Amino acid sequence: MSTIRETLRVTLRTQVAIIGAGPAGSLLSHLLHRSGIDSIVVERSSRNHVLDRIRAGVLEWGSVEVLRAAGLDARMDAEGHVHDGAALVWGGREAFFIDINRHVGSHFMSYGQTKMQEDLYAAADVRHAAIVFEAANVEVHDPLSDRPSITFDVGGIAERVDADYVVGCDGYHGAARPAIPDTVLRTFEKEYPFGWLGIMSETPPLPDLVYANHANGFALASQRNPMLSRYYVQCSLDDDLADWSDDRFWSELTTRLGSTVGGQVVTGPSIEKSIAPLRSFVAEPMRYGNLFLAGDAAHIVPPTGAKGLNLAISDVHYLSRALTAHYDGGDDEYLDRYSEMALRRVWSAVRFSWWMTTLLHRFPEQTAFDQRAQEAELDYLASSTHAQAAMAEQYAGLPFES
Ligand code: RFL
Ligand code: PHB
Repeated sequence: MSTIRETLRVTLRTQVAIIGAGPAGSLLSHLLHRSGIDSIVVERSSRNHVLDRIRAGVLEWGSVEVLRAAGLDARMDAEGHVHDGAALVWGGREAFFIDINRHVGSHFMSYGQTKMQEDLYAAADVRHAAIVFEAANVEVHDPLSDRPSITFDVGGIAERVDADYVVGCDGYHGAARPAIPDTVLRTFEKEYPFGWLGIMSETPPLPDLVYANHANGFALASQRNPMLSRYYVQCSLDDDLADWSDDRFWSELTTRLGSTVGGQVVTGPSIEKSIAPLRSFVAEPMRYGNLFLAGDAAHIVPPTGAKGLNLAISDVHYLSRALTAHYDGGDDEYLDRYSEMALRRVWSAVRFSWWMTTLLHRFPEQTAFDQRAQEAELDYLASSTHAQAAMAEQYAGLPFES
């Protein structure tokens, strides 16, 4: 049976087979194309489904520069909003601004992942990129050989892609990471006992991003454009969306942001509402033979530090540079160092995201002592330029290794 099925397979050949057409996979194929390297991207969902997912909103400056160098700057620079820093509120005080520009001479940009994904698909259309959507049953074969391949079914047809390399950009639940044997893969995981309830509303956002620590729980004011706001409140993992009317959301958000900041929030009907769990996860190594992992396929961070999308971009920056060096002149040093180099950056972002999450959220077993200890750390942050600089440096994102 399997022999007949094999003979019926349509077999394609490429240099790099990429699983997943989210930000990591579609940016990798874009960067490889610019280096003259051929790839085929295989995506489980439909194009519209990928474009409809509302996710990240903050780009580190290093990410902005990667996208600019890749020619993906036109709409991002026209519509993205550049920030010099972000604010924190706690304990009924006025908001405190962490001035990233002053401390580390850097900025970040509010630009929705949805828009970045649209830009990537528009660029893929222009170059007639090979992206196969709605591919089912993706499997990785022979990752240790010099002819790894992937198989999948699309529109009832069984297909196979033979490649020099396979890259898993297929997120936390993808097919690539399970192709690495348990004897090789080490995973590190932390689950947080709460989630984020996020809403989008067609109202003018606050000028700055504001992160709040409040006895009722964390809250965040963010934005997408001058008439689109993104807000989050910490919620219980058992909460149902039906429990959260818009009125309850706005009341909880404005309470947690405190009277001054909360009083500036313009409310309106929500146009999207969803609950996301928070998790830290790292898989090591990020390479197994000729199979590489990039983005959420290898690591997850809680969104508090705004690092997930930025790590996907930095992994892909390192990996595209490594593959370019390989195909240009047979230099494999970057390929050989990819996993350790990417993981250094990953662990630094994992630690920072865990720290911000721990500092700003209310944990179920939290006592009055713990609340005061959080507030004391926030007071220290407000009084120490060294502490602010350390936070600013990590929020802005560490430089890429050369
Ligand atoms: P993605 O975006 O999950 O894309 C993976 C793609 O692979 C496909 N796929 C498969 N394809 C073929 N076969 C299979 N077996 C497959 N399994 C999966 C999927 O359909 C999908 O299209 O991973 P990628 O590309 O690594 O990108 C990662 C980012 O999407 C993610 O880290 C960020 O969205 C995280 N994140 C944030 N990151 C930031 O840097 N800044 C932020 O402000 C920020 N805010 C957030 C966030 C994530 C959030 N949620 C919902 C988890 C806010 C939230 C609420
Ligand atoms: C967002 O705008 O969605 C956002 C911003 C900052 C974060 C997380 C999410 O830390």
